[in-house]
Amino acid sequence: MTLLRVIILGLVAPCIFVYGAGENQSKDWWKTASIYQIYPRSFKDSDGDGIGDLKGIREMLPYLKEIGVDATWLSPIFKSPMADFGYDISDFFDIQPEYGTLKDLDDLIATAKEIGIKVLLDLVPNHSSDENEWFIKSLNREKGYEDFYVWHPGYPDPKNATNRLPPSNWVSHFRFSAWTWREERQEFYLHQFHYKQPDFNYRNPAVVQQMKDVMTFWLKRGIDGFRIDAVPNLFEVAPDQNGKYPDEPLTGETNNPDDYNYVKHIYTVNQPETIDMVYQWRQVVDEFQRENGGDTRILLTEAYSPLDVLMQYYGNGTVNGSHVPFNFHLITELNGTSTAPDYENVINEWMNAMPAGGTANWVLGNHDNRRVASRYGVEKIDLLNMLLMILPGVAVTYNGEEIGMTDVWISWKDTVDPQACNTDPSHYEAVSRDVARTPFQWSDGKDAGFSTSSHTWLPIGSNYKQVNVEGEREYVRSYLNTYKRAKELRRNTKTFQNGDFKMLAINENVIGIKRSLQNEDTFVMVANVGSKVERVNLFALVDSLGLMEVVLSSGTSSRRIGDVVHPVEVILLPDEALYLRTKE
Ligand SMILES: *[C@@H]1O[C@H](CO)[C@@H](O)[C@H](O)[C@H]1NC(C)=O
Ligand SMILES: *[C@@H]1O[C@H](CO)[C@@H](O)[C@H](O)[C@H]1NC(C)=O
Ligand SMILES: *[C@@H]1O[C@H](CO)[C@@H](O)[C@H](O)[C@H]1NC(C)=O
Ligand SMILES: *[C@@H]1O[C@H](CO)[C@@H](O)[C@H](O)[C@H]1NC(C)=O
Ligand SMILES: *[C@@H]1O[C@H](CO)[C@@H](O)[C@H](O)[C@H]1NC(C)=O
Ligand SMILES: CC(=O)N[C@H]1CO[C@H](CO)[C@@H](O)[C@@H]1O
Ligand SMILES: [Ca+2]
Ligand SMILES: [Ca+2]
Repeated sequence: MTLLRVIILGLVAPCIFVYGAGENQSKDWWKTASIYQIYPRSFKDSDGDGIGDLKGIREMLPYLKEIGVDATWLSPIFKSPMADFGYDISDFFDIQPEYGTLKDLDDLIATAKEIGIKVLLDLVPNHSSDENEWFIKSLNREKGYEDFYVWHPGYPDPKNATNRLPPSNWVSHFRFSAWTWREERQEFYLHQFHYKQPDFNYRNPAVVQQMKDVMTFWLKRGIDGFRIDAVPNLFEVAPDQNGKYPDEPLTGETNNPDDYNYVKHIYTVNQPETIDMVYQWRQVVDEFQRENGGDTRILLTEAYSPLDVLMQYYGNGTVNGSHVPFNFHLITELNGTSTAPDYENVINEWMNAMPAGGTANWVLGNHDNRRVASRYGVEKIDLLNMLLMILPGVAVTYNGEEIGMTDVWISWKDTVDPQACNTDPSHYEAVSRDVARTPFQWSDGKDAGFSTSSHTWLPIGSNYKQVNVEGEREYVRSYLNTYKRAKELRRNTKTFQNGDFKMLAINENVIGIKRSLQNEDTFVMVANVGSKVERVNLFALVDSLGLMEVVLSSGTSSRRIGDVVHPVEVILLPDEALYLRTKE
């Protein structure tokens, strides 16, 4: 602290603390956790086949420790024919051989425990693979499995006697009818995603029980919880008393009945029963903990749903639900052109909507969306990582965002994402998720240090010589070091952990966030999300006239750690972000 700062602070009238008291007891581990999503296929290849694997992840766990991750969730590693890269599971109780074995997972969990990182697995309950034995049994109407999936005979085609028409006009996420005919059973089955991903029939109690057994199986192997995929698609409306499924109304947006946006998904998404299923899954993890002790096992749920539906996932006042109903608003509501008031609205909207006692969470990126650098612009990478780390609650980072990886252009020939392959060379780029799934960039060596193969499953990003872990470790103001420093503050200061939170737009282009806690330093983040130089005062945010010390600055800033600024006038370059420390 500078002498000048001490003197000025001495002149300031004491502040009255209206909140914060009693807030500093340590919280349950997950409530301030930084969770890191690993895409196993692209993280680290240990055996040179060009595909990432569990041994590779285990080898790199020290890196997770280095960047201050508390827990990692692995995208699906279960046995799968890989029609949708592991989101089509053929055996819920085994590991996909190209990723490794159950033993490899056990080893990974053991090493993670030793160094203090929690491991979460991705549960994909909405469907299985059509190669799953449960589906084969259902197809053959084996006893106990007849209604494991959603079957319907459809209707005769008045124009063609050898054809059958599907039960309804529902369209799959991957285009085309959500119903596929099977000769063997002379019926259609429902698939909200790929035709190789038949939907489970959650109206069958045996299915519900089966999925709980899957959860218990993995909890017993020592994992710390689940990320649960595609929750809104669990239930479809029940058929009426004549066994008929209703057509969904047309959107009018397109005339193409094969397009997912052809119909409004009022009967296939966000059915009320899904909320209760999440509450039941919460009971499974809570009960497991009661019986086995140890730290809290948690549920993260994936749903792109309206805010009021998301809030119900937390619980309903009587029953607890998801610990972390993913908040995707930093992905879906904000981008490189958003103004400071947009940030204020989007962030405060979640804070204000949460039920009492709820823990906020913020997802900055994932495997289904373009990278931060591509959504917001490379010049905002530090700004967003700093924002993520100062927000209260759980922070979720997708692997590679901490080093500023960018989308990688993939040719039609190299495209593997089924959502893209179902289109054509002139349309795939708009929907392909391959761009954000390319191999992790560890170094400037062969295959960016990801593999030793001459052919990696997706091409390596062309910027890997500049953007990689090894290089960024050496450069003080790299994305990686900014991320690490922000995470360190988050982990090691009581104010970041437990402090009160205030966010506002200081003007059209500058956002301000304050975290404060009684008897502790106050931290302020100011950031210019616009494209011209801004001159602001911070009085809307801080009461003190004391100088403020820069504790972190984005790579776009000319300020250094230890510099001081005066709250009366702060000049910010475009995309500049600062963490400032002060006493109030
Ligand atoms: C809060 O932290 C302060 C200083 O670390 C400590 O003296 C005080 O007892 C704590 N209060 C509570 C409620 O934990
Ligand atoms: C009638 O339907 C069958 C089965 O879907 C199809 O193979 C055949 O081509 C159709 N015939 C005509 C004339 O469309
Ligand atoms: C909360 O959810 C449970 C389980 O779904 C349900 O039985 C109960 O009626 C709900 N309570 C309220 C207040 O909605
Ligand atoms: C819900 O969770 C809170 C915090 O973990 C706990 O105190 C409470 O007892 C839980 N409620 C139920 C109904 O399990
Ligand atoms: C970017 O976000 C703003 C709101 O934050 C929105 O108005 C605008 O349409 C978005 N632009 C794109 C290209 O999504
Ligand atoms: C919301 C969503 O689409 N979630 C997942 C559900 O399953 C499909 C198909 O397996 C995945 O691709 C999605 O990520
Ligand atoms: Ca491999
Ligand atoms: Ca379903």
